[in-house]
Amino acid sequence: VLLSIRTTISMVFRKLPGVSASGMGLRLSQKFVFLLFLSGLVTLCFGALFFLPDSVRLKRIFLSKTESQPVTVGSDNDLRDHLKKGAKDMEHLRGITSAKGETSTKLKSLSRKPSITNEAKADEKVVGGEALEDLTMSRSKTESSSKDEKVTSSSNQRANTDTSFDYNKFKKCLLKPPLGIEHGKSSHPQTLHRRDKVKEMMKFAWDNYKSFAWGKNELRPLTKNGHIGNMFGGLRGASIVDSLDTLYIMGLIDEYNDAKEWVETSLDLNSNGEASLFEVNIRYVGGLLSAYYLTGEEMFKRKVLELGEKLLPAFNTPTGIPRGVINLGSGTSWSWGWASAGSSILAEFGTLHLEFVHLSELSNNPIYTEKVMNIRRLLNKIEKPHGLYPNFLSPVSGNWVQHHVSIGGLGDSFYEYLIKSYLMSDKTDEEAKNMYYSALEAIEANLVQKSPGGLTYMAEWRGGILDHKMGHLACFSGGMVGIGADDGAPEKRQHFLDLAAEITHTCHESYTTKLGPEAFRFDGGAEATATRLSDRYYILRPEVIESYMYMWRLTHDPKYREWGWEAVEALEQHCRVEAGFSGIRDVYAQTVSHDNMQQSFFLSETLKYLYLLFSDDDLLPLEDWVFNTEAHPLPVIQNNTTTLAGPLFLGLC
Ligand code: DMJ
Repeated sequence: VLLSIRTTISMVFRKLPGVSASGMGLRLSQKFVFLLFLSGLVTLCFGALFFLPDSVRLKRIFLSKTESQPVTVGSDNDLRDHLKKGAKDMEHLRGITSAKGETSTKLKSLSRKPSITNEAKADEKVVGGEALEDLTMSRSKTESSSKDEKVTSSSNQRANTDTSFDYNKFKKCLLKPPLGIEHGKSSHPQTLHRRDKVKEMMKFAWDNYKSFAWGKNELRPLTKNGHIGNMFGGLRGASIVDSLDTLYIMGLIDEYNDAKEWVETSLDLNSNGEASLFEVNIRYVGGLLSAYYLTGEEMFKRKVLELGEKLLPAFNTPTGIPRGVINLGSGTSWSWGWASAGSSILAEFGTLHLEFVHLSELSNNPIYTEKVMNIRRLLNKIEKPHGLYPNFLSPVSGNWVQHHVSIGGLGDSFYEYLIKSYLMSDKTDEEAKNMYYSALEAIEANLVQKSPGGLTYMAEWRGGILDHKMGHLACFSGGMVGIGADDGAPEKRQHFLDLAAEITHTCHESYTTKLGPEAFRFDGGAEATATRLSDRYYILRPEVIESYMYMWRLTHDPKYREWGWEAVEALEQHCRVEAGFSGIRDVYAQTVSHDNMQQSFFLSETLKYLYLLFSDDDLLPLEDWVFNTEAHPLPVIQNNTTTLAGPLFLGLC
């Protein structure tokens, strides 16, 4: 390069009067000018290296490896330095957020009260769960390629090579048989009849999926074809993987065997598409893990470990907070185009813990646990406004990007995974426990409201301003507060049980037509009703029924079974069509309009929770099992023998 520069300059000088053709013939002053130019050029070239994307090979040659490695939050000092540095980035990021980011056509605008702060205004668009599912994965400015980057933990040396996990020993560690004495069959005829009905619904949903959409991600029950979407990259068969455990616990064994065979022969993990890390984790990783733990089929374990390894490059960010989207083939990851300033979403990076701990269990490789513990530590140490966790965090600076807090979409399952991490650790993960109860205290102090009509709800928080709405997604929180009631301060047990019951009651109130809207409000005279047309859809979501199931297990109050049965009847009446179940566009409309989509979570969650609601408590007993956010049961790690260095279930229970 230098030679050619020199030749070019010689040619330039050659054209100047009085300058010889050879560079050697340059006068001293000309040589000086030449050297000055050259050194400027070299400086410019090296400087430019710093602005190249991480993926450019040249950069990796010149820069030391550690510069692009994730920061593992180790000591307080590390974190403080890191955060101080992040504060500068933050100013820059705030600038970006004030401009309108890329958004999907399906994103919904939020009309705002004029008093909302500038910071909150930056949050021009939010997504509900359903919008997330169809978002175009437009890239933000923060894309990074991890294709050739090695996963940097030393523990990676042992990645997925040790298959010493002993399934039989694990089974002996369980306190009770997973399927109970008689598969949870109730001796009460009406309950049994209701459970049989739910099983029939599952078979109907499954059979139609099999007939019209086999191997695709979801069934379109009106048009009788399959839907692939863009959430899972090139992965296919989301409904199959999501259904494995439901089919198994319902005793639909032929159907389970078909599903298993498809996973074995046709689930291709060598896809090159762009996937949501969160969705792949909760549905595919969660589904395969549960299938393995319930059945002991080694094939599920092999598949899930193969898939888990493909998710690791998403963590190669300066903070170790993963980005939301990953190309499973190349390992390149980036943030959602709609997320402000290239931020990562709390409910996404905060909903990996349960599955990743189990990936470490099965692989005997601590790297997965290390990744999620790093997220945990950063979140634990970062300053939180009023103790609340905002929904957007920069994976570069490790700082919050906006102050929008929600127990519904964008935040929800982060809180769920805190308490469930504690429960899954056999109640030994004190850090998770403390973070959960502190978060709940902040939620109670800032978000929990009572409506004029006496309904308890969890409002959303936008930089100090309350938005008096609750999403359907937030209705999982009745169950969450309920399962955590036993482990907080003893004097608060009844308080938590009451809060759980009140929230579940409010969510039931939102089901005025026996199915509830996507979001309901408590302002302008509204009492748990959707005031906007755009909030009136129901896409077969599980959260309200999920809370009924937990509240039934916790209290055995028969009203929860009655409420569940109301939902069954409404699903049959409004959502069942000729070839499956479909979401509906307006829960208040007299004439039903279907959305032509049988979501995979209907099979995984809604029908499973209904089935459990009408089963005895010994079917998947809560002493042994924790449900991931997609309702895939994962075993409690008894006596928590886990360390970052070793496995658990090797006969140590
Ligand atoms: C599911 O995929 C999971 O429950 C997730 O946590 C959010 N919501 C959908 C179903 O509504």
